[in-house]
Amino acid sequence: MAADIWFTERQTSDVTLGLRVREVLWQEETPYQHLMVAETAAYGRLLTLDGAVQTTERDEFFYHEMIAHVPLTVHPRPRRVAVVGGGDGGVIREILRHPEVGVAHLVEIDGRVMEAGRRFFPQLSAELDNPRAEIHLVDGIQWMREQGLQDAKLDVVIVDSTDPVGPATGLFGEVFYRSVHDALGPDGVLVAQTESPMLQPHLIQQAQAAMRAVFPHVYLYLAPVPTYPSGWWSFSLASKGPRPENARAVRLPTRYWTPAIQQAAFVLPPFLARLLSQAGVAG
Ligand code: AG3
Repeated sequence: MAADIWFTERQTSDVTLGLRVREVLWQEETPYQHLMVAETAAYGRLLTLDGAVQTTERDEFFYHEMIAHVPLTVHPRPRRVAVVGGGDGGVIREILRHPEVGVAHLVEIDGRVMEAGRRFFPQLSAELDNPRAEIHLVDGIQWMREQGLQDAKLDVVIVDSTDPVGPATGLFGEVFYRSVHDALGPDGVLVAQTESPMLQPHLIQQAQAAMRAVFPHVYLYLAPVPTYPSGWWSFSLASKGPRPENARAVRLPTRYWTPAIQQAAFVLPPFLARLLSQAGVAG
């Protein structure tokens, strides 16, 4: 009888997610975090960092399509894009489906995440060698600060970070959002993953308030991500001008995202709208 091995993410002190593992394919202690790749029975290959699910082969498309296509269609003409985090390559793959994008920077602090992507997740990392992708294995906070001093401004910044613990904490704060603001051109749009509305509502309030201190327009949108805590995820979008209601209805070969799903994703249930107004941020 095959041994019954389970991966368990302790999502909060009171909630776990369990996935049956057929085989652990790779584990290492990188300079920044513990990285594991496993073959799971239900979701195909799984990538975890410090015990937290980052992506699985079977449900990655919900997250990668929704974090990429929303800001890229809200911006009127995105040519220069940057991803902070996202070493697996999933966001870069989606960005490069937009023909008007000339360069997509990938700014990943941990080169080992990219190596794991290339080796174990060919469908995610497929575009990392695309000549329009520029890879920078450096600290995103510092990289973004330097971008603010450059003349060539970015159009869209996407923060595909881990949870706000350890090195990623700074990616959820006002100081970082200010350097994103300074690195963006006049129509600039920022999107960051902001965790689960069910399990981390305070984190959403904090991130939204920090964005609001820097950007004139801030929105929240939602999507399912089955293997993330509570299965329901939030993204915060901050803009210097462009508004989600005027997003371009482009056609893309996607599996979850469509222009109609995008419009619906900004419609907030009353309890979340209330949560945002309590934090002094409009819903
Ligand atoms: N980045 C967001 C992962 C957050 C998941 N949190 C958790 N499981 N506790 C994903 C990177 C994919 N490119």
